[in-house]
Amino acid sequence: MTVNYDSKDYLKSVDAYWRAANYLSVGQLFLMKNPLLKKPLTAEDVKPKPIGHWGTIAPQNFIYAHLNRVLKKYNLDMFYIEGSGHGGQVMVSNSYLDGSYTERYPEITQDEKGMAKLFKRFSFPGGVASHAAPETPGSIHEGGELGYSLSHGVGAILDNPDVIAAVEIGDGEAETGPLAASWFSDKFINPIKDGAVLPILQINGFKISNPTIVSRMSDEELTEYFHGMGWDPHFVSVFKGGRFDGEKDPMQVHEEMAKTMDEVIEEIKAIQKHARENNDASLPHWPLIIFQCPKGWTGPKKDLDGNPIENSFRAHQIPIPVSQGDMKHADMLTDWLESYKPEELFNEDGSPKEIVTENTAEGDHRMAMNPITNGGKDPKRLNLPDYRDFALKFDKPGSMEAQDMVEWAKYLDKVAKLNPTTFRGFGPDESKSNRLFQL
Ligand SMILES: Cc1ncc(C[n+]2csc(CCOP(=O)(O)OP(=O)(O)O)c2C)c(N)n1
Repeated sequence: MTVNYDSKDYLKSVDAYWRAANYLSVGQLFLMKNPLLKKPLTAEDVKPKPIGHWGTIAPQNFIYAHLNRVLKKYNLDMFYIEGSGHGGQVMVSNSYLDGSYTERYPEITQDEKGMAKLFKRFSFPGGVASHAAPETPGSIHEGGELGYSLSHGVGAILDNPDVIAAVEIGDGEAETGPLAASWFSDKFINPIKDGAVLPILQINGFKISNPTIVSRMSDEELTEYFHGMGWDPHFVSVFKGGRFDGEKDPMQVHEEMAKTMDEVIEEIKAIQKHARENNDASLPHWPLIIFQCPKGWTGPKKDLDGNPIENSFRAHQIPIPVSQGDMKHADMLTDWLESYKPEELFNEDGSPKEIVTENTAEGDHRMAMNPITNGGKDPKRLNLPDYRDFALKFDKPGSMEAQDMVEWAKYLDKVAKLNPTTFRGFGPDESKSNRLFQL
């Protein structure tokens, strides 16, 4: 059966998938039992001390849902990197929905029992990390120390001409030195023999509690800034009027994101086609998505004192205090979880409904199972010369003059010759001034 990925019906499946990922992500923060809320929440159902992040989650799940759509529509070889903050539930929830999490961890079944275990183990003693930890399917980037998402994405696509790294970057993360500098990594991408990165800058306005610099820049300033660094920015906004003012209906944002995702993928393909057919390695302007959204999108709007949570710094970590010892906000948590309409997303036994799984891929095509994220595509050992052949031969100390770097360079020169396509050197400094060249 051919699927029309451009139809409104398909976007309903993208929306259902997104709501399911959000439901699972909130469940992982708070719950240990009763994952489908079949009975009213009691203190026994919730964690003694929920620890984790919320502010970044729903926008990232939205991005992931739309990447799944274009992955299927254009049959892409793509994987995901989550840069911003510490939203570990993103990788867990999305790999759980496409079945890869259960393949890796068979005890975490796609049913009510498995869902309860999935919720309990998140950020819990003896459980899994609150970051995109190495054991999470699809993860090559942990994200706890902000700043390296784009460099990791670029590193992974070098010499992999068919691969796209979709890299989500936080506006807080964008203020770190490493990330700010890594916008220039596009200068190292050869459109003929390397793959592509698709950066998606999530501007939710805040780092932990301070406003971010890029959220203070106008769209025109952002366009000029990124264009100067070799990118072609495409904007998608959740906001109706001015920036950070009034939210659009999510179905409208789905339409806008789907259209933008199509445009950027077609742009990447056109850049590569031109470069490869004309043997033209000149530097293009690669597409970049700028996604403007409220921090804590889809979460609780206000706390019990009327202070805003969504679209404020209060959304960053645990936005409402619900724990075994404090159930005052339990109704707010129930309303929040029920706002995703879990009955439309999960069957009675807890397995995801077809409307949700329609937006997942199969086998190694799934972003979480892309071999590049799980040990590499066709990994090969480096062919290394015997270091003993490079040893300096002398009888007594001081009888010979030599420099360590110069000698090591001879070894590296041999390694490069033996591994012309699988060995690359990267350095923050110049290689020649550090004596890394063959004399
Ligand atoms: C290098 C580094 N500096 C500071 C922090 C502390 N920190 C954790 S989350 C965060 C804010 C991240 O903001 P952003 O990237 O925009 O993520 P989001 O708002 O989506 O959570 C900061 C500063 C960190 N993890 N790493």
